[in-house]
Amino acid sequence: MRTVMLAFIAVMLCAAPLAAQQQGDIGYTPSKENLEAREWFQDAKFGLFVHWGVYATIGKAEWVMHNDKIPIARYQQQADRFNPVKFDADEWCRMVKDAGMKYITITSKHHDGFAMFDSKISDYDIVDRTPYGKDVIKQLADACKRNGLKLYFYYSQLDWHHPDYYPRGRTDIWYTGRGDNGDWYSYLDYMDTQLSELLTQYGPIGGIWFDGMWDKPEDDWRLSRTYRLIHDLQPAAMVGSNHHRQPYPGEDFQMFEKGLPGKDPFSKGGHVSALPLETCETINNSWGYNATDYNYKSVKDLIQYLVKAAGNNANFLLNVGPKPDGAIQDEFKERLAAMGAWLRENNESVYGTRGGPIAPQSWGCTTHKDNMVYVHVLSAEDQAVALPDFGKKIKKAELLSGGKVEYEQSDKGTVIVLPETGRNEYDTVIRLTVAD
Ligand code: H79
Repeated sequence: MRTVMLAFIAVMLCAAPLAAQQQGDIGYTPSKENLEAREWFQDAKFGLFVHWGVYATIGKAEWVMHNDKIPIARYQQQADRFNPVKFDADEWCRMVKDAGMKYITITSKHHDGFAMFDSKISDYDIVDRTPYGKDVIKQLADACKRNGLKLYFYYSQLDWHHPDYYPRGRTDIWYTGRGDNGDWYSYLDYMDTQLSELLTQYGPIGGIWFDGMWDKPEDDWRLSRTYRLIHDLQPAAMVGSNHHRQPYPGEDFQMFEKGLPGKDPFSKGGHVSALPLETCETINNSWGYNATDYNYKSVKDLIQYLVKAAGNNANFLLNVGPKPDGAIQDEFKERLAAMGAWLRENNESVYGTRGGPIAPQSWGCTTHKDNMVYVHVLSAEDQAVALPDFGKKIKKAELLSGGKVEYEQSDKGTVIVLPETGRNEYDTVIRLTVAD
């Protein structure tokens, strides 16, 4: 009896990780187009995250339905007030390009379940339920094409509206007014249909940015089936999921929320994979529009975030939450414009680079491309910085903004003396030309 019990406990202990491992498609081999898309993505380095939905009308960010326990019947009334007449997709694209960003990732459906695109399987969407009545995703997709930007779709697997999102997860949505039942696999079918819509109605897209699986990570999400559907419809489209776990097979990039890879508050230290990496962050403390969040990060903080992401071999996805009328607030626009101005001066030390060759240091970090190493000195007080040996002979050191830089290289490493003049208030970039 005891042996049976022990065996039973052993099986129970193994069951959860096993189920999790089986979420992915073991046989996944990325296509040539997909591998090329991954390279493009890593070269691009900087994108705009957009959290926009019915919640903007309340002005308390995208979790308001949950935080304020708003029943579905009440929440849907907000859709009657969603009329973003100031939305101008080309203006958004101009702002994005001017900021030096190369792609946009927008919420096609957040946890509230409301689709910002013209969904055929549901009328819980912007076209059917708002006075605005137009598909903002379509407008943005067309504008991105005109402006040479890639468009990625955020899609929440967690859904506080759909009756078949059952059993519920950690965000137990008892207050919505839905019944205590539901057919989980019907919900997954619904999700797959909406994903098919996103992959067939808007031309070639950059990829799908999943979120919300963390709500009940041990459930059967049929990931392999969903990921295969996406890869079959658009082989170049990249799949990523913000589940805060080691990537599952079928995923093409790995993202981190509110922190550099492995240093974020969610993934508990480990799990930085060899896939292309991305970290996302807010400009104030909110993803969706929050009318009373004035806690804006400085231009310096944001530029240094981008540089540190690059030094950690990751992209930076920086968020705005547009207002319900479709305008983007000046505090966001000003910061994005300042980042763009800095990037125009320092572009070669960011775009097309990869992190390293030297691991991030207390004073800053390094990026590299071909036979160039870019040393990003972020701490203004340093007079000199020490680089550990990285196995290459330095042939030349200069400020990216122009001017020679003194250095001394030995077999233990290199000391770089920072010039008095020509330093940058955000990041002094020194370009090293190294021998092959
Ligand atoms: O879309 C943005 C946020 O709305 C979403 N992801 C970004 C990109 C997000 N969802 N949750 N969070 C951010 C914070 C997560 C909180 C959690 Fe928990 C802690 C999830 C699991 C543990 C709170 C407590 C929710 C469930 C239990």
